[in-house]
Amino acid sequence: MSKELVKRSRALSYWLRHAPEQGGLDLDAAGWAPVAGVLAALAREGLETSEALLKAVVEENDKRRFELSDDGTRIRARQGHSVEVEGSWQAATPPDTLYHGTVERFLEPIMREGLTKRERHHVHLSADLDTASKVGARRGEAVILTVAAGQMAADGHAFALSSNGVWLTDHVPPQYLSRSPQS
Ligand code: HQG
Repeated sequence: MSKELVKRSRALSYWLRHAPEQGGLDLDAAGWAPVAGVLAALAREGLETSEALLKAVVEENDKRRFELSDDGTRIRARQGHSVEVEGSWQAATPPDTLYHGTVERFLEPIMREGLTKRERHHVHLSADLDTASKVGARRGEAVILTVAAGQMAADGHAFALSSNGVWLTDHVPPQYLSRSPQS
């Protein structure tokens, strides 16, 4: 492997096996991360990488450490994880109300199409206003949305609780959302 490939391979091993949060990545239960997120993480490290170069990192890797999904949108380490990739979250029944912190500029699309996963594997919700407020404040002045999670669950939407207390679901349709008076 060339030096350029080795550098990228080392960064990928670290994020995909050991510390996804260090690369701003969220691995799913089978260890997959979005390619777009990985390319962004590499760029943040000063390792600008095209999709073609990433493919070379995967294909020319001396130990075939990584694999790309068939559609090329996800990447994972084949083995060697220290993070729990299986079962780091569990199905759970949510409280009646959960919260999502966001910013004003996203409200129009959110109220039209609901909360969507974007680059992540789930929509992230929190059980308390304070956390939602901090999550929203990463992008500007926080706007907090109240999610009728109990009603969603009653209507058949699945929820999971991560080992670090984040509530996860696939999509929150707009009818379950309202702007919290606290924001
Ligand atoms: C918004 C951090 C337009 C959504 C935090 C959010 C959290 C839409 C952004 C965790 C939309 C996605 C997650 C729609 C959602 N149209 N915008 N239809 N639906 N959005 O970062 O919830 O550091 O993927 O409101 O602590 O902000 O990663 O999600 O503003 O727990 O461990 O699109 O990230 O944790 O942003 O944050 P994100 P999030 P970690």
